[in-house]
Amino acid sequence: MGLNIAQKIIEKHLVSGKMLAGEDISIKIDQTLTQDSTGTMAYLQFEAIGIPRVKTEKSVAYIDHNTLQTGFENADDHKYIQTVAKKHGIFFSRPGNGICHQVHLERFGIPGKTLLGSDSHTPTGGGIGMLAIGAGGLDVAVAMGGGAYHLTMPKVKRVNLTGSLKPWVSAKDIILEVLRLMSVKGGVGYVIEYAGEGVRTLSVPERATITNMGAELGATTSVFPSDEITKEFLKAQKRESDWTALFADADAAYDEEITIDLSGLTPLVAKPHMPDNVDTVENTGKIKVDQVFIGSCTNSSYQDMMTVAAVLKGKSVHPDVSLVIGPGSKQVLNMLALNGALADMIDAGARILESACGPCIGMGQSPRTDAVSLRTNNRNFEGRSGTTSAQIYIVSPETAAISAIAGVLTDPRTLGEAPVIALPKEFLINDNMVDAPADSHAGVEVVRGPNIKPFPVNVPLAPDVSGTALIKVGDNITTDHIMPSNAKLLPYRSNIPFLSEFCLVPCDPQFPARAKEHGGGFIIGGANYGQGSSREHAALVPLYLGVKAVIAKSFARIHMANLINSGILPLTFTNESDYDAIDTGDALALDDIRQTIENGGEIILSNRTKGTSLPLSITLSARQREMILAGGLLNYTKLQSEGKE
Ligand code: MIC
Ligand code: SF4
Repeated sequence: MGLNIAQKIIEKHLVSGKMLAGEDISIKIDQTLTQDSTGTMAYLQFEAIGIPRVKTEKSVAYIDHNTLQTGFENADDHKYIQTVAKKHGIFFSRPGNGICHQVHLERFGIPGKTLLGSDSHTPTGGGIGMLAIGAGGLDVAVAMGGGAYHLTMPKVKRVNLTGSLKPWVSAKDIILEVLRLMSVKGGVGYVIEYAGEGVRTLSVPERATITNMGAELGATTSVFPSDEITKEFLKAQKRESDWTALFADADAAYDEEITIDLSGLTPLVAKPHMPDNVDTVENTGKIKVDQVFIGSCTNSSYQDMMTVAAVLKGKSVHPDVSLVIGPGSKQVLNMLALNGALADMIDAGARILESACGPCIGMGQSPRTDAVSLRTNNRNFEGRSGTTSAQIYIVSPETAAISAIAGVLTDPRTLGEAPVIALPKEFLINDNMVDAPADSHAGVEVVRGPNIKPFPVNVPLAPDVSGTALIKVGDNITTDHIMPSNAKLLPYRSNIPFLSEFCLVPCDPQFPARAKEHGGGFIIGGANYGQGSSREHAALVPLYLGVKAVIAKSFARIHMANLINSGILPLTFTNESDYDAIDTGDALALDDIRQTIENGGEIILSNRTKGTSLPLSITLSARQREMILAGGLLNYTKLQSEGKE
């Protein structure tokens, strides 16, 4: 039996375990990336591990999230990351050079290699044929130190693309269709592998839009083949020597398969407040629009921006609309500036932002109260824009640009002939905003600002665990709920005590105070708890507040790993209906939990308030069990290294 692409890359990188879906495996990581909002923590953890130089083929630290300097905090974090990178062998992409995923695709991604990134949209690299996985900062720190990355061997779902897109329909509409078909939980445990004749009709940036937003499916990652189109892209980036061909074997097996006829797709929209709440633009109707944001790691490539410029050329943005555009990288912005497309955007009335995440993560441009905002980014979770009452619709760059002119949500097919933008034969190459590391770590001073506070480390699991049910939340709670991010909070990513005041506040403003009053306790969650961002702050902050366990119907992959890395028990209801048997404020106990985790056996939760007992489950690999017993990955790593001495 032949292998699919995911299996081929995993086989080449396998360190331990068997390539059978559901088994615990570990793989060698060739490249890592961090961004600043998760990076500060990742490098503090890397320093705590104590390895002088990274052992990867290439590690890059990007500054793209916290680029608003409203105080000293962000600038201090940037200096810390710049100096720690220089010391330990990491390339440093300076603020202004662009969004990590866009720049990595352009300048560093290599087909067939593994990439681990402390950002959930790391799968963007799948567009160039990498196995690119998002993870918590601590996992990335371990990988930088040469440690393997542990994961559950995924199943592989083949998405067979047939036909080709009609004018005005674009890659964003393809991934919105996949989300419509599969939902935000549908990818959990899977790699999504794209195949079929339709693949050949898509450029690398278009493929990257699709793999990027595969994160919203909950998938481990998404991947495209590496073919002649990949080669052309790398050639245009003057990196042809990085190309290798990568295809699934003709007789490769897949766990599941779906087919999408590209020629049958029409412009789509994800309505508030979930990326899988998908409908056609046509059905959704001509909603009045207040703001349009075109950018983010999903849709900020040269091709996207040129398409937008062509739509805007010679027109004016509707007077009731604020149009903001953030080109994805310095390369893109510079090329637009040189060829006049930037002038077309400015002339039409667009507000140009620096190449960074910006509005996507609520770093500025929060819409007005109750506003309708059309955005080309990947997440429309409630409040993520910085305005809780805003209604965020996710659309393609084409739909966004045309709607900005019309002032209402508009199907781009009504505009006449669509612009056809080919990829340039040569991109503008100038890596002068990427700093190479020092040759040796000796003598490089790491600069730490006063905002950098120590991070919490757990203690070994106690024999019995008890506490109060501090909060009970519903399904699909995101890490944006657990640890919100916006212009006010992002500067404090290296200050866990400060962030703890905002934990789960979108669900219940009293949560932090209640957690403190009770000295910690339990969180009760619904299905897919912790979807979205990879931020491990969504585990570190509850840890700081004394949370011992999260009991949910099910968990999202990265968040569950982050909970285990922090030594917090991720427990699931054996019978989902038992979710109804716990209320906020109930006194809960897990007697003999340490022994049960050590030896196996049924976990029983006593609800002392109600006088009931509920069976719970936990899915842990052997290594994760040791981590939970030790009180998290750092303690576990220390125990391991003591054992070796
Ligand atoms: C996001 O899109 O939510 C972020 C901000 O990029 C996060 C990382 C973070 O919270 O810092 C992600 O996707 O992992
Ligand atoms: Fe940045 Fe938004 Fe992409 Fe996250 S999703 S990396 S915040 S642009």
